[in-house]
Amino acid sequence: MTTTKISTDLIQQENHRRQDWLQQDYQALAEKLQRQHIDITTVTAQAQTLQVALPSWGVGTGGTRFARFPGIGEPRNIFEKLDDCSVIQQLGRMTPNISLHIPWDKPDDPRELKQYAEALGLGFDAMNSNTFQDQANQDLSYKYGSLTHTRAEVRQLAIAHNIEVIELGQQLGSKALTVWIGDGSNFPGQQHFSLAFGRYLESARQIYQALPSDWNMLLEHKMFEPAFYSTVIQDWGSSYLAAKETGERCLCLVDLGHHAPNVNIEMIVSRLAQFGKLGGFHFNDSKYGDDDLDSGSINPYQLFLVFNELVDIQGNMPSFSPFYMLDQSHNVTDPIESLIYSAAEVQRAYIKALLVDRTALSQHQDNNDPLMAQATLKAAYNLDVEPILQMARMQSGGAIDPIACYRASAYRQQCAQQRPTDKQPSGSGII
Ligand code: RM4
Ligand code: MN
Ligand code: MN
Repeated sequence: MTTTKISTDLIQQENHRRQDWLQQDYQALAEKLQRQHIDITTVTAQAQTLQVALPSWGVGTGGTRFARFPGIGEPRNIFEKLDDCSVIQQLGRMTPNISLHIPWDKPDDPRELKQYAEALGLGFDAMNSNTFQDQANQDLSYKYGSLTHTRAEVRQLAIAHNIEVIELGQQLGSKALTVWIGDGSNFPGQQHFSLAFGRYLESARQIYQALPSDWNMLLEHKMFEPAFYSTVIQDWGSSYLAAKETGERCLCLVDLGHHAPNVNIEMIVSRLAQFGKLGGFHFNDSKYGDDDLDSGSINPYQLFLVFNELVDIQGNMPSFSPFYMLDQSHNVTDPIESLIYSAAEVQRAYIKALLVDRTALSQHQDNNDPLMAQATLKAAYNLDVEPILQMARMQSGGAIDPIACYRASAYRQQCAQQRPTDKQPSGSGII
């Protein structure tokens, strides 16, 4: 029996109020799609298979380097974070797995954590290592790099940390390690580019040697920050080279926020997949840099175009199943609401991509008809697929309107009582 934080009666009541309208909307959309020979129940079933992992750190309020403004009833430890994640899953039904950041959410007893998660119906997705900041009581510093540091003993410390994260993940049932490092330089001349990259390759190889045979190692590139002049794994090209050098099960992870503005991310997706190196995604949205805004809040069309590629790839390679995670910082919203909403935005992009008429698209491409090619994509993108999302959620036991249901549950207000807020002004920083 799964422990539930939101009353199932409440979800039923809330759904009951909305069910008739949903049936009408769903029926109308079904008829519309039927004209294109698309069966809505098939699409709904496909939508139900999409899962995206929750970042353990995402359920706390985030901040910037200037300040963090905590919300009420914030989770104070990994167990409370899992409680919040279970609410997101219970209402949204797309997020049964959690991605842990170590040591931010390092459990004292992994077995206890696993059991706690299982009781809530949750499991664990990719593990994230952290060598972009020094840990408490750490003798050596990552100030000048971790896996690429000039000194071997610092690199060894970072390698050992990654191996420890793998071992922890094994106990939790995870199947992947995501490695993102902040290594790079702030001044021209500060770092020898090829030597630093060479050191990265050597360190990555050592971590890979400790990788269980059914695991993937995911390399995440990011253009800048915290290094502002050069970053060792700054782009998909460097990531691809590193993954290829490291080993077959070492793949590239694309974080949507980690590119220069206007970069054609969907084409990066296609390139990496074509050469068998696309392993995962961190979803978020951005206006300026790595803003970590909510998925689909700024550029939902880009999210759709990314899924358009993913559906195309999946069509040619049914076994293709990358690791999906939301990687967002919720600075001004209730993180639970943002994560429910964002997961649905990812699902919406996926559903729309499923509705693209691929036969017509490929004909327009062959006939060099750019207008009709883009119109074919737009025809799917412009459809209102909300009834499919709602039906998928309801049929999976979730809420037709998960935000309204969450608010009606007063979960956050209960948390505010059970988790008193620290009245100290909080420091800045990511969470
Ligand atoms: C980085 C990167 C990593 C995330 C950290 C917190 O920019 O996106 O995936 O773990 O932020
Ligand atoms: Mn990320
Ligand atoms: Mn990021």
